[in-house]
Order: sequence, then C-alpha cells, then structure tokens
Amino acid sequence: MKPKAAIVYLAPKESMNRFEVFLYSLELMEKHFNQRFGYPVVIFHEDLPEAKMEQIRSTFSSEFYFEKLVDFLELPTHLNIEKVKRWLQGKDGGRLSAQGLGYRQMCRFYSHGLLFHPALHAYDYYWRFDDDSYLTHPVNFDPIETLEKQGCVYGFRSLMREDPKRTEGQGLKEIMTLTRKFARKNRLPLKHLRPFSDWLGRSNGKQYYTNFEINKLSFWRNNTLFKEYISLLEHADGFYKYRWGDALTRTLACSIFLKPQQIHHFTTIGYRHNYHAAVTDSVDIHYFIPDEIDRSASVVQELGAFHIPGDA
Ligand SMILES: Nc1nc2c(ncn2[C@@H]2O[C@H](COP(=O)(O)OP(=O)(O)OP(=O)(O)O)[C@@H](O)[C@H]2O)c(=O)[nH]1
Ligand SMILES: [Mg+2]
Repeated sequence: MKPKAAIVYLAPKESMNRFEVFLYSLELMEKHFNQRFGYPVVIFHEDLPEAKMEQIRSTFSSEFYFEKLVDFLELPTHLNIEKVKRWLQGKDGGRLSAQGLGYRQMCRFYSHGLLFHPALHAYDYYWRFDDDSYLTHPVNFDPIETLEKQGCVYGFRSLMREDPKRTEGQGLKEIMTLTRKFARKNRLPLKHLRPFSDWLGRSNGKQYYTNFEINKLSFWRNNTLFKEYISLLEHADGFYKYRWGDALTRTLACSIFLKPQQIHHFTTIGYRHNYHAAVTDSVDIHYFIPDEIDRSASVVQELGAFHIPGDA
C-alpha cells in the first residue's frame, strides 16, 4: 500500500522575491517525481497571495493544499520581542548574522513545529523541499516507500559541513552539552553522535542537509521523550539567540533517538540546492559558488546544461 505521505514546502515570503525560483522547484519536483507518484503537496506560507496559489494550481497537476502559518512570527510565551531584538542585534550574548527573525522562525518551524502541525496529522511521512531545492533527474522509484519498507524513520540526500568560521558563535557548545546531558539522563545512546563530533565531543559542523529530507512524522509525534527534548531546546532560546538551524537539531535528534539502521541515505537521486549539488549515484556533495565553480568531471557532465533562475 502507498504510504500516507505528503510533499511539503514553505513558500518564500513575498518580500523575499523568490517566487520564480519556487515555481522552478515545483516544476522539477512534479516532472521528475510527482507526475508519476501523485503525492499531495502541502505548501505552508506566511503571505502567499491568492493569485499565486491559483497560478500554482493552474500550472501544475499535483493536488495542492495551502496552509497559512498565522502564528509564524509568534514567539514562545516565555520570550518577548524586545529581548529577541537585542539578540538579533548581537547584544546580550546573541549572534548577529544576516539571518533575521523570519529565518530563525523558519528553522524553529522545520526543527519541530512542522512535525506537530495539524495540517500533517493525516500523514505518516513527509518529503521536504525548499523553494531552492531541485530534482535534476527523473526519480524512477518512490523513496518514501523505500523508507517505509525498510522500517526507517529518516532519509536524507546529503550531509553538509558548515564552515567553522560561519558556525562560530552559533551556540554549538551549548546545544551539544544540553543534548548529551538530556541523553544521559534519559538513558539514550550517545555513540551515534560521534560522526558529528570531534574528539573533544564538540560539534564538527557536519549535519544532515535538511532541504531534502523524508521523515516519519508518526515516530516523532508520538514520542514523549522527543517532546521533552524539544521543550528543552525551546527554553534554551538558541533558535533566537544563536540561529540554531533545523539541520543541527534534526541531526542531534536523529543521533540520540534513532538507530543507524533507521536512517537511510538516498545516494542515487540527482539533487541540487542553490549552489550545492549531489549528482546521481554519488555520496559526495559539490559546492559551486558562482565565482568558484566546481569543475569536477562528474558535476560538469551532469549539471552542465542544468540552470536555475539566478545562475550566471
Ligand atoms: N515564509 C517564510 N519563508 C521563509 C523565510 N525564510 C526562509 N523561508 C523559506 O524556508 C525555506 C528555507 O529557506 P532558505 O532561505 O532557502 O534557507 P537556507 O537553505 O538555509 O539558505 P540558503 O543557503 O540561502 O538557501 C525556503 O523554502 C524559504 O522559502 C521567512 O522569513 N518567511
Ligand atoms: Mg535554501
């Protein structure tokens, strides 16, 4: 039987001017996968106008559900905006970065808000794409079904490693300490954190690249201990203070709550996320920042003719 699953997106906010990019992601997702497999597509959004929803419905053949996040910018009840603003400005121990409140709320939403959202209650799995996630080649099998058949909870396409210069001040030490303490207290294994840590137990910056992830909602939704872990993260304020990313929290949660055999690495799917590419049949991830193009043979061969809006 086909898994109860949905494809999910968070549409860019209108002021981000990324609608064209988003449409192209939808086009490739549909052409290379969903035309054949027909999963419903749930598009969460902050302010997507009716006319654009209509444009999506009339351009593509998938079944679309639009879900407005009315409380997207709402803070946890123990915080107030003045405090958060100071962190965003780099004051009181907060981390100043280009990513403001919207981005940080997005990370918090993907980290756990999505897993408990009522719009997904009817589904057991979701496959997430970002507006700048692209399937570069046809996917001739159903990865959601693969995950289910193998009894897995989490599926990813690539691992990324954040540049230590960029992660400085990101509160990695705090989240690692907090996670270890929590795991010890609750007798959860710590050994699967090793691939994501250095020899001193500090985060090594390696994380699941969550802009492509397939996840078993029913596993997390029904897990009381996971809810406790989330509550701990929420009260540590790291999403606001340090811009903790959903890639970071997902990686840590998968490491303490799952066995390695519950995690599946999809290595055959051709995928690109802005300037990162995972070519088909390769575990590597290639970075091709416009002025520093990765010209390795496999990337040139696969992506030579593949362009996205914004490419030079
Ligand atoms: N509504 C809304 N969506 C957002 C906001 N920030 C990001 N998103 C969406 O969240 C997803 C991830 O955002 P990105 O900006 O691509 O985040 P990222 O992949 O970490 O950053 P890049 O490396 O720049 O791509 C995308 O689908 C965006 O449309 C926001 O403030 N509001
Ligand atoms: Mg992105």
